[in-house]
Amino acid sequence: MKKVAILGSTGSIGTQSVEVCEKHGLEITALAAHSSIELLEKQARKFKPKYVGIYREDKYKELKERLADTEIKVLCGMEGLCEIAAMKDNDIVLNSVVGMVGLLPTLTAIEAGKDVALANKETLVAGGTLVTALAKKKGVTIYPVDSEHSAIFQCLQGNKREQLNKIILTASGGPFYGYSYEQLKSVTKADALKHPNWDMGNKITIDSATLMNKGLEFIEAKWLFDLDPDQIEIVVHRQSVIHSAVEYKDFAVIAQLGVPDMKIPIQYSLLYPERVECPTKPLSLTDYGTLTFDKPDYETFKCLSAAIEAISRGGAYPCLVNSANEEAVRAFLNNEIQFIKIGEIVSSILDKFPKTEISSYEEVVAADKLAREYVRGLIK
Ligand code: MN3
Repeated sequence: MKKVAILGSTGSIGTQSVEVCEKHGLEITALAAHSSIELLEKQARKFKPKYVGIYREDKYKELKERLADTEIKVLCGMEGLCEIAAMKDNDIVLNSVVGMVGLLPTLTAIEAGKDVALANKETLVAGGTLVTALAKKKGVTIYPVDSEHSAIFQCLQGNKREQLNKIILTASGGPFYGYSYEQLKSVTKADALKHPNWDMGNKITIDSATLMNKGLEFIEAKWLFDLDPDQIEIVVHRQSVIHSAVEYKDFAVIAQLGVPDMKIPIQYSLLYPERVECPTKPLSLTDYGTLTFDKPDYETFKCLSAAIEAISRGGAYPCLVNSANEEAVRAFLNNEIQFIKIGEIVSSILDKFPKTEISSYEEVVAADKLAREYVRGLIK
């Protein structure tokens, strides 16, 4: 049985990953969270990992005190996350940290020769070149946890990669599907935090409402499956039953279907290539009756077109749009800007900076800083 370290264990993907490990008897060697010490303590007492990590350094002392009666070693900050990612006790690191923060732990895990179950899409968006090159060099596998990428990964099994034409990345369309630009101007935070099919954390729920999530997934797919941008077609599929599909040279299209429950892709990433019972519902196609497909509205949902433009231009642009989005979403959740502003801000950064290349982690950090300062300047 594989030994698993879970980064971001108190979030939506993290808690479901813990559940999957428990169900299948996978040993959890380490757990790390951003700031939710109460839940982290609970998880630590239940699963008794060797290490727990807390990203927010101001929470370290309290967590250490709470776990003082245990053998568990408490680590903190980015350093703590990276120490956990590289621990020799792990076979695989499940990274479900939110945002760019996940990049260094991913790189550290790969450098240490660990396989990575990747739920942190920003890792590949901001540092795709670095992550894929290092994974190749170290001979490690990145198992996608994102439902669409897991679907594509599953559709690629048993077929020849070079016989692939393209992938079809499905999108739910989010809560504002069919809205005009005018209508988007008056949506509220509560509206944006309601997703029709998936129950997720706040950042990704807003990203789903702006369609930035699909833009990030477009970039993620490019890196995971070594595709050109024109080999990726986005199709709006409201029911989230077909999680994505691939088309081969003979125009045969293979899709992966299932109920919208992240435990299926999480389990596949941790137990690959095994398929065993999952703690979810089976899919009943007749309950759905109709599946629909539509083209996305690239003009209204500016984040989506900006992300595609960014990866088509290459260099630091994907990192810039990602960091601009992280800052804009943070500002929106803090009631500092309106929903419609997120798309305007993210697309405006494309024309703000000339193209630079990314060849080191430091260059990613520099681009990230540039983007965040730019967005903060706009909001003030
Ligand atoms: Mn997804």
